[in-house]
Amino acid sequence: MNPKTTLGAFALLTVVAMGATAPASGAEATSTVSRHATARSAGTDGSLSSGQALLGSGNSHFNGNPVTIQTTYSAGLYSLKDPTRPGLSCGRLNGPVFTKTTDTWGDGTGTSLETACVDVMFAAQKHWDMLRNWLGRNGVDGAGNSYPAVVGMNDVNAYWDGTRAVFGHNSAHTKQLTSLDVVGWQYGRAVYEMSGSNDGNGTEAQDLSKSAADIFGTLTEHYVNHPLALDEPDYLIGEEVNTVGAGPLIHMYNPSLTGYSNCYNSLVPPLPGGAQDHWFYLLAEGTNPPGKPTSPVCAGPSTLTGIGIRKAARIFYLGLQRKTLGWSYGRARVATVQAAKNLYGCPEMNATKAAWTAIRVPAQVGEPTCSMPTPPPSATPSPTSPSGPSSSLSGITVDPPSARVSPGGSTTVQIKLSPGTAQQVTLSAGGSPAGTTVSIDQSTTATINVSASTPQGTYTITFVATSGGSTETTHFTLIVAGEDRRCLINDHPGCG
Ligand SMILES: [Ca+2]
Ligand SMILES: [Ca+2]
Repeated sequence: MNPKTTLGAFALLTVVAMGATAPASGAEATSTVSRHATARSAGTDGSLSSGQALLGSGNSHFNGNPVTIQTTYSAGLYSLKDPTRPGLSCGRLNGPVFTKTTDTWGDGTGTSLETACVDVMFAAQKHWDMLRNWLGRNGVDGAGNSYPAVVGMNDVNAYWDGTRAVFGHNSAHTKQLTSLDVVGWQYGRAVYEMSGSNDGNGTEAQDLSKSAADIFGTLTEHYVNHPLALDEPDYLIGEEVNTVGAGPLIHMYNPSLTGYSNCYNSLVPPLPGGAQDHWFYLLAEGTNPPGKPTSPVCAGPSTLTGIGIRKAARIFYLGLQRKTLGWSYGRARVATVQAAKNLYGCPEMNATKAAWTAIRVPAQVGEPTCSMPTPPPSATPSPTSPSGPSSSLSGITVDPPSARVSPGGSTTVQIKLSPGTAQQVTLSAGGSPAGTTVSIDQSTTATINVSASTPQGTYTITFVATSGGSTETTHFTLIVAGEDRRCLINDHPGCG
């Protein structure tokens, strides 16, 4: 990472645009967990070896009875540690992993925390298997590791905190928030974080991360494929836990049913979340799938035909591996369209485009087509990686064009110069509100730090590029606002 210069309300930095590249931050996690257990059955005399992998019997609340979960035997005790998915375990919040003298767990009730861990272990193991068998990913971190879970948080909430999944209860105190989609949501948030590079945490990136977690939760449910009598696969999130007594938190086929956005709005999302959920449903199922809910469109043709959830999942996932700083709906469109072309071909690529268009994310510069070979890099220039020298400055943009930041928070945006810009350029930023600073680094990344004293409101920050006698400007919308309402039920505690 290049050193940053922190500047005040009017920031100045001279950069040389030629060859500038985005910083390579947030690369795939490479943490390793050394715990190992041998996967073999008990000896012929029935004896057990320490660290031995076992198949325990669980009495679950959400997944039927009995369920099989992988457990570990060590030093005379069975424990809820997964021997084949390193890092995965389950215990009480601020307590040890559950252990006992028999390998039978839970009582099936919604208030038993041991039962909650049965559901967590079952769901997290299926989520891992889904990642492997459907998406080709090796573990939650992509390097063969998972992470611990804890239950019993005394709050109507569940979240991923960067190192573990934490689960509370519903508002009625009748169930723990440990259904397949809620568990898949938390570990899906981890997969999102450990895919591609750092997203920059802008408004659109935050929105895309939550809907990505919705998608991973839903994929977990579809992978398990329970019958109707249990937690059958659907495109609802939280329908089994009834978090706040109002049914599902989101209907992916029509997010507006619970107040989320069906359509992309590039400047100010009326409410966070929803549009990418809707995109995924339209891609997987279309507008009128037999036996499933209809889904409206926001733009373009009124009828779409789905390509199936597994193809949609692979396209979504491969696109996610191309996540970059300043992750946005436009970038997600380009990445998934390219993924669809690489994985399947023109019909799936066109279906991917149609689903984005249907949620009002229009065609992007540089996205592939099927009428000609994929353009070489020189035909899809990156504004910060110009293809050759030029004597003029013809444009500046910022990506994303807007971001929502809580007081005390920060965000980053990428400043893009027109293709071909090669001469020395001076970048500056002005118009930031009191208490907010903008710094611009050598890779044309602007970091906007909003202090706790900055009043909530919407502000316009102007970025200026000057070179020789030429000056270009562009505007960025900064929304200083409080918490995202989805933080109430399933998000990182730091989000609100
Ligand atoms: Ca369900
Ligand atoms: Ca569900």
